[in-house]
Amino acid sequence: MKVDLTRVKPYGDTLNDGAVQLSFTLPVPIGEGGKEAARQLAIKMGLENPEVVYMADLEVGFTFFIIYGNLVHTVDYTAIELPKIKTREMNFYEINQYIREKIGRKVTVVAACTGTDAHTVGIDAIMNMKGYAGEYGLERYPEINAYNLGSQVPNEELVAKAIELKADAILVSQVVTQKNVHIHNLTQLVELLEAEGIRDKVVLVCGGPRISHELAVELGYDAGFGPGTLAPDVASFIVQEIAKREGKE
Ligand code: B12
Repeated sequence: MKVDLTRVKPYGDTLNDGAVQLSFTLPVPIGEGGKEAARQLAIKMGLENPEVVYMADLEVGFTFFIIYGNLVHTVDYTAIELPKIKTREMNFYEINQYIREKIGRKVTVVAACTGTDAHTVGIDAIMNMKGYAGEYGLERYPEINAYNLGSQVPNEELVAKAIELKADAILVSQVVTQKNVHIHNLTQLVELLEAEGIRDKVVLVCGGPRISHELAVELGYDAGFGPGTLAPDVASFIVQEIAKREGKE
């Protein structure tokens, strides 16, 4: 079976049937009128033969819908170009050795989940001594001084700590993205670092379930990491970036 990568679309039973499942909530009461509104919206989104297979009353005039349908649109997969993190992947041992040999001093990393965001699990996965998914966190790396400030940390506090510790790298986690709060928080941090005159002196990295490298670069970060990131992915980037900046590659 030959897949045409210039015209890719979802499939369910047979290739290119466009089969998708879609769910959303409408601010209308449950009933035939709401069902028809959901169907018409699905057509406007590009679904052929949309079928409302489930609806649930969320009360106070809101209804949740699940729709099956066949998407008419395709994308050209071969034309997609995304900025990529260009670093050699190293493991725990290789990273510590790289720091000893190339950088010649301990690397200081300060991390936090900022703003009102209380989700600690993501940044802990990267930082915690115990590690995550079989990989030690940065606190375990003998050549890294790792400081995890926790969650709900104001950007001002993070910047002050980074200055106090003379941080080589700052790691920021943003999990909540409602009303684009992550964009505001991440942008404010860059502005504060620029105002303090230290933006270029630190390797600035952000991460979270809805963070991509592309978004991070757009916001003025050196790198962005999304779902499934492990500590060595980030550490590899940080140490190679430091070595590059210090001309020690
Ligand atoms: C656990 C959880 C909570 C716990 C958090 C406990 C804690 N100590 O962290 C509690 C119950 C407190 C909570 C509260 C809320 N939550 Co909550 N929560 C979750 C849940 C179920 C899991 C998140 C998690 O732990 N993931 C596991 C970690 C390992 O994954 P991760 O965060 O993606 O991290 C990885 C990568 O993204 C990356 N990464 C993350 N950060 C960083 C940083 C750097 C520097 C790097 C390199 C990498 C990196 O590496 C990590 C490891 O691979 C998610 C739903 C879900 N299934 O994801 C909702 C979810 C994140 N929560 C959500 C919401 C809305 C809330 C509340 C606002 C709910 C409410 N109305 O009160 C509050 C917010 C409180 C606040 N002020 O922030 C929404 C967010 C929606 C959005 N996009 O904005 C989600 C998606 C649920 C949903 N579907 O609605 N939540």
